[in-house]
Amino acid sequence: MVEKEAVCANRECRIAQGGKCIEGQDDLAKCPHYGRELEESDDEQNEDGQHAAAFDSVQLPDALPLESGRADKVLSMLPSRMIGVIGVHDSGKTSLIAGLFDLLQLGPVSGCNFAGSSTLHGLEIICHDARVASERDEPHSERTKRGEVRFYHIDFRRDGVLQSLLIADRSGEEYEEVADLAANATGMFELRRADVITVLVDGQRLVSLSDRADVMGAIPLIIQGMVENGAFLRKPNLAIVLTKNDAVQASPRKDRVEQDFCTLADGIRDAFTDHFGEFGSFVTSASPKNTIVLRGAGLEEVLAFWLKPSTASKGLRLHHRSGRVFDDLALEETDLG
Ligand SMILES: Nc1nc2c(ncn2[C@@H]2O[C@H](COP(=O)(O)OP(=O)(O)OP(=O)(O)O)[C@@H](O)[C@H]2O)c(=O)[nH]1
Ligand SMILES: [Mg+2]
Repeated sequence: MVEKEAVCANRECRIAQGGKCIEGQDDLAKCPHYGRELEESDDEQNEDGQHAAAFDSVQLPDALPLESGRADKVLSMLPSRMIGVIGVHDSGKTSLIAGLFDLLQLGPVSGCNFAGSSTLHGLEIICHDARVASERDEPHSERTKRGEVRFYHIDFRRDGVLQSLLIADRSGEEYEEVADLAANATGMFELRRADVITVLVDGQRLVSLSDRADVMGAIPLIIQGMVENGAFLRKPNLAIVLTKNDAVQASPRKDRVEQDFCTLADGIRDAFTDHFGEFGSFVTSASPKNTIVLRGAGLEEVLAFWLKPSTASKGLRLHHRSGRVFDDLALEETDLG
């Protein structure tokens, strides 16, 4: 007689290997599992053939910085302001965004309370990098990778009214390339859609005798390339921001550097006055490496300028044409007097 193979529905039971019933039954007929095939009901096999517990789950968004399509959705949900932050590599673009988010965690900034963000995880990551950088002798924060622009999103409540801010962050190297070839600005949607363009001037490099001339020369060339490319047809407001003021204040050349910044800001305002709405210049220290200046100094004023309503022309939204959400924004030149 051929002996029948012992089967048991209990995965843990070793009776088939000649062991005992795991339920401790001497009379196997009384065991509820013995004689039944293994069931897959509670567990499911994943792609690797391993057993994974099945459970009802809710898919949470990753809360990382947004690509342009998702940024466009945020813009359509609440009254919103889009901010383009322009500067060469290491000028402090990402640190400025991180510094503002850090400041908001301490309380209202410029009358604005933090009211939410769909990019919270991304903001936390850059804040962590900036805090670590602040505590080092040698400043270092993660460089923004080349590639498409990413947007950080912050909702504010001011006087009971909700408003969204979308701040664009891109690798500084890409902005530098506009100085060589205006066409490099073609794909920079954040410039075309921006309500405020924020140009950063690296205070630390302005202090350095070897870098000063390069800083003074490069920024107007980048703006010129963008203007030639038709990037500012909506006449956004323009903020010119000195970053790393802690390095400037610590320098014996401090007075000269402050004068250089004023000369640069005035020069940009005069040269490009037809292409922008309102001008403002600001002095900031988003992530200081000394105690001469407070962390986040000057950012409150920058935020107030960012949120100030523009008086200049805005684009008309036309029918969707190319599949790129930002391409859909047709631009209308108006005589603003
Ligand atoms: N001393 C000083 N250093 C700062 C300040 N803000 C930023 N930095 C440092 O400047 C360096 C560059 O800052 P980032 O914010 O990464 O510059 P970025 O413009 O985003 O650079 P890319 O992503 O490469 O284009 C980092 O090492 C920062 O720690 C500041 O207020 N003071
Ligand atoms: Mg960066």
